[in-house]
Amino acid sequence: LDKFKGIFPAFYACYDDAGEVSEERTKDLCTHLLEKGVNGLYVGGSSGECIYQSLDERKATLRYVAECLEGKLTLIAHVGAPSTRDSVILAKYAEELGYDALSAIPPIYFTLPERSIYTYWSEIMDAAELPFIIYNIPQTTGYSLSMNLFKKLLKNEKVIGLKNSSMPVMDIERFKAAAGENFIVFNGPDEQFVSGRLIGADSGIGGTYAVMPELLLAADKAVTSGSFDEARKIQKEINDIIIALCSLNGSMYSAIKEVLKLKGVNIGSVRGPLEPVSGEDLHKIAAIKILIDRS
Ligand code: NAY
Repeated sequence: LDKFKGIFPAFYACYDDAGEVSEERTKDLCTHLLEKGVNGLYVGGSSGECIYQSLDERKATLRYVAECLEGKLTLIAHVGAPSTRDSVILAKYAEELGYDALSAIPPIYFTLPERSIYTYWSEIMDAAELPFIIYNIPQTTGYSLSMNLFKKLLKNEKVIGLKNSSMPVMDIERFKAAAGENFIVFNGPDEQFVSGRLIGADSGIGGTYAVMPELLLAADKAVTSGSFDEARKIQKEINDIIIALCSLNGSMYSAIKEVLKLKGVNIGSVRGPLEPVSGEDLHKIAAIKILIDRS
């Protein structure tokens, strides 16, 4: 399980200037993150704008990332999609491409009983011989993973981890305690990375990591080495940056992409209904980049 330890940026959707998925820009972002020394990538999740992309676009992104990085970084494919059918297609494809693990949110849109959620995740697991990481993100899916369903899922030996994005940090401690040591819990909320690690998360997956990987890597190291004052100081810097990224008139991902452009990594903008940063607020991007560079 060691290959699932550390800092895993949630990979962004990379578009050309016309808003189409771009092979070149996807590979540029891969190379950039490889050079930064991250431990792996979480591809095709919320940060990958998965719900705004077609099946073919999602497959293309999975392929470009694997072609660029297979063997160099641990790759987790998020394959959650509105239908089980599409999720299974993505799961099989990720396995063909050599991904290290699969992950999926619970079913979205309809409020389904836990029985259906269990069946959905189980059918994805049955589709491939890959380890599986449950994704609990109640803020966006409306479903909060229950301890009952979690324990039932743990009986499947493919379940090796959980990406937990619910806000109570205590949930991480409870899930880790229920699963035992031989299981990876990923911290979800970047704003609570240090507290999540201290209470039991082994690793982190996050939507803001790729714009400031140095800070997350440093925070992780500080926790591991027991330098808690240092860890707390870095978390404050991370949170100042997240708040700045969320304070503009466009979506957080658009702000992140504008900062990345200033860093020399152009991955285009966001797809509607996510809004691009515009007008006066575009001028604030340079200040956010300075905040990141200074930290
Ligand atoms: C993914 O699925 O791509 C992610 O990892 C996104 C996780 C993010 N959570 C939400 C609710 O969007 O990383 C967080 C989030 O971007 C961060 O905490 C900033 O708020």
